[in-house]
Amino acid sequence: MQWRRMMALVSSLSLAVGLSCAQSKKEAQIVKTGAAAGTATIKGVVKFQGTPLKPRMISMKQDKKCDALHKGKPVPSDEFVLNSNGTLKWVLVYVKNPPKGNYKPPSKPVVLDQKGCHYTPHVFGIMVGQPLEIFNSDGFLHNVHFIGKKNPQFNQAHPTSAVKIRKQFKSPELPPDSYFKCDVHPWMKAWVGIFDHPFFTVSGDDGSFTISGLPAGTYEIEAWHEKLGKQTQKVTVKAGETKTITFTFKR
Ligand SMILES: [Cu+2]
Repeated sequence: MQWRRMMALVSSLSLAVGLSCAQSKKEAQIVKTGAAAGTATIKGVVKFQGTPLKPRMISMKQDKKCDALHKGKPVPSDEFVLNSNGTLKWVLVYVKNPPKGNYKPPSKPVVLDQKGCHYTPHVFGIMVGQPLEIFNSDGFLHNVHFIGKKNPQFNQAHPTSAVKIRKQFKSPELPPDSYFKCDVHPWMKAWVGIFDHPFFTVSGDDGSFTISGLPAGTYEIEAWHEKLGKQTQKVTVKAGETKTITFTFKR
């Protein structure tokens, strides 16, 4: 009996060692390639129900150059964009409990442009260590002012399109803590989600989102909208599986 119990203990120990080896091999692979290791996908749409927010109209009279770009007409803010199919644009969607791994950031930069006295894109995600290139397509004075709680602020005049500002972030953090403003044009704002993993995206003109490359597991998917707050859903996916979910923001 004693002997049998000991054998059982030994075999369960070796199983545990074997498993942890497999686990660290998998993680080592992630470090090496920088790519997500999994084959599961979570996709869906962000719907809106209720009374849409009235678009806030921005007058750019304060800066003649901006105003001229819009022929003197007020411009709708990006803070609530309802797509023609009843879905929401500019919703940051991400995995709240990402699979453990030391994910290498892509070398391809994320581009943030200042165009028509707007930041574009209005909401974006970036990985820690991934290059951010800030353009000034307008070619006249803007001021790139990043505010964060976990990453240091930066505040840089950007007077010409000839110069690209290059930045990187060191710590993950989420809006509303992390954003860009322009001290020359108080209406300019862009929200940034900074992640230490690649499982994030932003809903576009059709309100859809796709997060792929996930290993099998149960994930909390969070959707954040600057005016409507955030929602979380739990989703379980198997290897190779695609699951479709719907977020519905109401007001
Ligand atoms: Cu500006």
